[in-house]
Amino acid sequence: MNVKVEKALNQQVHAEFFSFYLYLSVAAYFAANHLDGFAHWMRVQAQEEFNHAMKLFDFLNERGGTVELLPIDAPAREWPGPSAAVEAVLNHERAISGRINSLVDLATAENDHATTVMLHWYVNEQVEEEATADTLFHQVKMVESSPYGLLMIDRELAGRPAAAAPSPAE
Ligand code: OFO
Repeated sequence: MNVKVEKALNQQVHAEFFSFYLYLSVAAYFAANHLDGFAHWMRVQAQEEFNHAMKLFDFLNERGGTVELLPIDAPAREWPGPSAAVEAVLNHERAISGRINSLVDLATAENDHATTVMLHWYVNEQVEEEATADTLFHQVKMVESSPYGLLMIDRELAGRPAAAAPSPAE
């Protein structure tokens, strides 16, 4: 497998595992603040991030690349309030989109068509993830001064279904 692409995909595996850690940390923050619906939603998203990492892990193996797992930094643990915690994941999703776009640029420049096509899944996924985080951030911001509003959102977020189990790269 192309060495530059292999290295960049391993860095993305690392970024996805950091996403997993960040959402888990936000889940812990909400659980500690008795917003269990928010905590549940973030925990389900953490599972999705684990799946994103594993999809790249499987692709690297499938293409004859070497998986190199890198150390994961500790994420933040505290935020000034619910909207700040959601804003942290929104900003993170925006940064991830930038990384995915750079990966597509690299794979295209290296004529690695298989990787380019595989990455289209991530391009689409980021459109959805940014939009979801953006909506949640604005809704939380709207009601933040009202405990009733926050509890309404909390109840809604509690209904998020579990993430599907990781599947090999499609
Ligand atoms: Fe949230 O999409 Fe992966 O990182």
